[in-house]
Amino acid sequence: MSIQRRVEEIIRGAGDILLEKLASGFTIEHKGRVDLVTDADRAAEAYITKELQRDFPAFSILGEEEGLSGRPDAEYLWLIDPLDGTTNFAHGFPYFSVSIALTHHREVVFGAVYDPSTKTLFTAGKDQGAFMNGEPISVSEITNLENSLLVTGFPYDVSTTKDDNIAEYAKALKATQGVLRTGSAALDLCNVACGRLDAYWEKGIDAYDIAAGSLIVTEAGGRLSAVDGGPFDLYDHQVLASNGLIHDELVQLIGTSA
Ligand code: LIP
Repeated sequence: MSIQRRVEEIIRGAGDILLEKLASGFTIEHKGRVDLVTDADRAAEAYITKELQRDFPAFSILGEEEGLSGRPDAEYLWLIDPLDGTTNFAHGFPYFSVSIALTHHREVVFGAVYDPSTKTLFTAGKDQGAFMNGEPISVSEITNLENSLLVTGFPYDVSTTKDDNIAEYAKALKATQGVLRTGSAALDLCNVACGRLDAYWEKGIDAYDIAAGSLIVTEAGGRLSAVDGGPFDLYDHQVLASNGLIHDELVQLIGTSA
């Protein structure tokens, strides 16, 4: 069985665990004032890790809740967010996802994001295109901010950090048709990739949140950078993803902290 087919089986299985927990009940712990983790996160990650370790024992794994298992310098590394949108999930709001990415020497070569609530699976392989439920997807053709719909997110330390993204959000809100905040970075990137949204940006984000979605965006014809327009770095805790057509205009608007 191919890596893609096996990951698709595993990510759907993790989604089933989340839905079962949502229906039957779950526990919530606080990693910070508003940084939550549930036993659903942990159960989904334990399942994904067990399945990946059995089928791909030479690959290392970096998961949001359990951290690194395997060699840190492994040629292949899985990046797992078992429940992206934990705050939504904790409140019973059905907008969350499972994200699994495979990197080869730190480059994302395969990504999958699954929305269990709608049973929607986004996938991409390096130089193989991006897909939603097996159908090819591509970014939107919106050419200016005035006609765009954007999405962003805020860091868990938003109540204390000076870099809280609120000034950028306000600027974008006044320059576009709207700026959403959904709570799932992985799905935000997938919605840019399939053309429902025209750009997404966020600071204070982790590699496991955006790894799969970043490849899905580029394979769908989109563009990635740092928020200031500099090179995208998966481990730099920030991303600006767009349809490419409005990228430079958005960097001009929000890319400088002034
Ligand atoms: C979340 C991201 C979201 C961000 C939240 C949090 P988690 O990931 O998907 O975009 O705004 O602060 O980082 O914690 O639910 O996996």
